[in-house]
Amino acid sequence: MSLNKQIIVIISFLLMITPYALGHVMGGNLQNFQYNAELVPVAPIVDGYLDDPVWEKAIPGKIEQDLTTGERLPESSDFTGSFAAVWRNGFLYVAIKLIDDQIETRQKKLLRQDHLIIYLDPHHSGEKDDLYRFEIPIQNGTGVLKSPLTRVEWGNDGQTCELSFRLDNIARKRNAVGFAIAYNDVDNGQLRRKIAWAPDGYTEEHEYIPDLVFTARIEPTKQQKLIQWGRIKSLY
Ligand SMILES: [Ca+2]
Ligand SMILES: [Ca+2]
Ligand SMILES: [Ca+2]
Repeated sequence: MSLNKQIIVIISFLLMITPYALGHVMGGNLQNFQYNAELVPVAPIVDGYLDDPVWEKAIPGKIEQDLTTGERLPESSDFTGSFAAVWRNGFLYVAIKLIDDQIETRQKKLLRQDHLIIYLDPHHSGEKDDLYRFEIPIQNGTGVLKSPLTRVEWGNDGQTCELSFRLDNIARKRNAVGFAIAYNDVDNGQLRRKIAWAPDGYTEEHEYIPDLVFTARIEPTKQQKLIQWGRIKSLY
């Protein structure tokens, strides 16, 4: 084999194994796992109740991945949960539905309470960062919020929740951020399960987080733009 042929063979071999190697590093099945948050014409009211029209159309992401075993949890009375997200005017809105057989909210320590853990990765580094880790106890008053989280409201006795994140120009069409959401289920005074929205095989050992992509299927028409502009003008 000539030197040229050898080089071609080596390059072909490298090209063959590279996608596999990359996929392996990225965790493989994470590549097609993402949430598309859709631009909405009217922002939801962040009051803890999911009766806003935008939530009827938003596609739910299931919170069903057991972060300890790395397996999918079957639906059960122990825990069922889902979330949805939309965006508007630099804000990301998240709605969460939870059904837990035993809600524990009265303990002082967060680890002994049912709580949500949310990670945001606004600059799309691809990894979890404690700077953007949000621990949210179920049904509790939220106190001081860590930026960019601006609001958390609960409704229906802790079964529904709405949140808003102020992301300014990060929330724009086709941009992606990292987003992770998990529920730490405490039953009978003990942390029973950590369940997340994540691909099959994902555990809490993994540092990478899935993408949330800002999508906009419908471009605003000229008329809508005029109306929006009219609304802005009418504020002054
Ligand atoms: Ca609402
Ligand atoms: Ca439970
Ligand atoms: Ca519980």
